[in-house]
Amino acid sequence: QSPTRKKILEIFTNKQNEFVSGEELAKLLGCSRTAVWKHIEELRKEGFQLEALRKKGYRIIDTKDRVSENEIQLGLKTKKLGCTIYYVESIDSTQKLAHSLVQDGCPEGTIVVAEEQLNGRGRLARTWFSPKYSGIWMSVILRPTLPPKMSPQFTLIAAIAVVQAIAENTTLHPEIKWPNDILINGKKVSGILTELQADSDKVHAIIIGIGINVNQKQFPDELKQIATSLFIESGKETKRSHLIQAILEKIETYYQIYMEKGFAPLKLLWESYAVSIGKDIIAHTLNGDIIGKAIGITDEGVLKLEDQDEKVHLIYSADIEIQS
Ligand code: BTX
Repeated sequence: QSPTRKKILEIFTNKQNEFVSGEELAKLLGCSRTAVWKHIEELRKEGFQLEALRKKGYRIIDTKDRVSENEIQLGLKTKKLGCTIYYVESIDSTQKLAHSLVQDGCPEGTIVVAEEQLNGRGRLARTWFSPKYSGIWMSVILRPTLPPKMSPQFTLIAAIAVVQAIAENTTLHPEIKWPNDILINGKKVSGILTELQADSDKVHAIIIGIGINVNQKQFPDELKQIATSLFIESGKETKRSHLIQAILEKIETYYQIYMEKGFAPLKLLWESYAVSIGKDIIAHTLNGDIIGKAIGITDEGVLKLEDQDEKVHLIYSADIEIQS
């Protein structure tokens, strides 16, 4: 994105619904009126609806619900996250593109967003249903200097950000099911997949994949019982780009806290949104099932499960079934 273009969007954001004259725009941008007009035409082509009135100038009246680079950057208040955006209409998986961008040396804070994924992925090679124009299918690339064993905590940080962003943009109050599901009324509205590129002792990049069902009106039969969307739960459409902005802003804030103070200050916040804590659960792990009460998470974000002999098991990875 050119600096001029970014500046134009900033000017319109600051003016909110007011008109900005061509002359003023030219002055603020330090370019000719013809150049201003060309930028305006390009924004129009991308779907921005710009009203132009003689003597008054231009204003953005509305934007189509797309999650393009411009839509996300218009009004985004982050320092790093989302400064570089790869936006695609259709892709196999945003995670896959993010992995190749990491190998090409992309900067921290780069994000990949798609309108649709044809082969969206969940954990353990499961698929993630990602239909066009209705959800958020996004990968966020971070490059912390950390040992790889800390990476699961990023799932928890992202979950806090998603829950808060949904609560701010809707009337809903989602809950977190450890480790990576966000639920509303017991159904999955969002899933997070954290992957990494690392040596044995050092992370090169953490790629946080976030899927959110936003405006879907229905689900295929195989997902009906377990999945929901913000629209189904609230009866209202939510603007996806605003939700993305809120998520990026919150991840940035919590990421900074995490790098300065570790996970401990975020633990209480995470637990306050967690649905499984204090409940009897079955943890389906790769080494079999463990039954007990979820009593909390450690400062590292590992689930603590107390069995009936009061033995505490540390669960690093599992699917959780809540019994009561
Ligand atoms: P998970 O393994 O915890 O959940 C996957 C399971 O969730 C599936 O097996 C299916 O039962 C159910 N499921 C599939 N699609 C949906 C859906 N849209 N809503 C609710 N439930 C569903 C969760 O994995 C992690 C998902 C991360 C998705 C993001 S999207 C952006 C990024 N790119 C990518 O390919 N994956 C991530």
